[in-house]
Amino acid sequence: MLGIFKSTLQKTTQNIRDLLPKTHKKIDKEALEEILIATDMDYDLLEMILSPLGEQISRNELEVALLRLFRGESYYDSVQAKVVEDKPNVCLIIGVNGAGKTTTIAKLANLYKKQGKSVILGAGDTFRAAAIEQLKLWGQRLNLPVVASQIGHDPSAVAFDTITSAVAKNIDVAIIDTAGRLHNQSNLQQELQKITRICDKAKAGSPHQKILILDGTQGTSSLEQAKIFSQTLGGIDGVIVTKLDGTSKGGAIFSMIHTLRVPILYLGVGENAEDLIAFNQEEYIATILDSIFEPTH
Ligand SMILES: Nc1nc2c(ncn2[C@@H]2O[C@H](COP(=O)(O)OP(=O)(O)OP(=O)(O)O)[C@@H](O)[C@H]2O)c(=O)[nH]1
Ligand SMILES: [Mg+2]
Repeated sequence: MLGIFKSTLQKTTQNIRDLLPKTHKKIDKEALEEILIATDMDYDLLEMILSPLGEQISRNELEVALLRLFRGESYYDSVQAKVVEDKPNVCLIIGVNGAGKTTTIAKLANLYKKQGKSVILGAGDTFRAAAIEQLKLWGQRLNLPVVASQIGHDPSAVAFDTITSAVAKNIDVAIIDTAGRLHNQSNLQQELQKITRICDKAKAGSPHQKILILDGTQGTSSLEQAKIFSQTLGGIDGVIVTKLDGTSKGGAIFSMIHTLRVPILYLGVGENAEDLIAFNQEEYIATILDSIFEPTH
């Protein structure tokens, strides 16, 4: 399992090794600051984590401080994934264009399928014809039903039809795509709000999971848009970070957790339906620490 995290974060750990060619028992606070900033960890967060620590920092001290960020001990609230018992479980996938929404939908659908669950997809990005075609193609490849309408049609209607179809056919999971860009920001916000209202009409309490897709190659710069999406939707339930395989900005995940206080559910690690791994905070932290510190055993 650690193997997958190691290969996913390879560019990030290589970046650390370029700055710090050999591993240490303890490391100077300043040097540590420099290498963590190079992984795109946010400066204010870094200050908060490092300020209670001494000038020489050990692996154990840093590990405890980073784990605390995820687990919510003392100065942080706990961040835990929501458990959904409803059927269908309705997932609304949101994020800016190009973040990897449609590809991640295919990956999630594939994962649910492997768990023996039935899945239906909704082509709620009616802004671009190619987006509808892309989702239909994934539906064909994965042998899954796709609810779609014409370009320019109301995406809320697609969401409604996807959910009612899932209810009628007793399907376990409905995953709905959305547009990442409209004519302007306020249009997009209004549209997303309308989609969530209509989901609730189709099935009370849905969408159960509003999942934000963030492009890992953008690092912390994706956080501003993330905050806007979160405000628009009255909160999000989870984040999936894509394209981490291609970036040295792996430290941005700490900043995402810190700023958004929502769980990182999965990491996208490639362009195929299988390229999705469950996020594991211990393994993630251990992989980063292994590139800084001497092994403890
Ligand atoms: N390397 C890598 N590429 C990815 C990953 N996820 C998505 N991509 C690629 O990123 C590009 C954009 O992905 P899409 O899924 O189309 O993104 P989108 O958010 O649906 O984009 P719009 O529909 O334009 O809003 C595609 O070329 C994907 O193959 C990932 O985890 N790793
Ligand atoms: Mg798309």
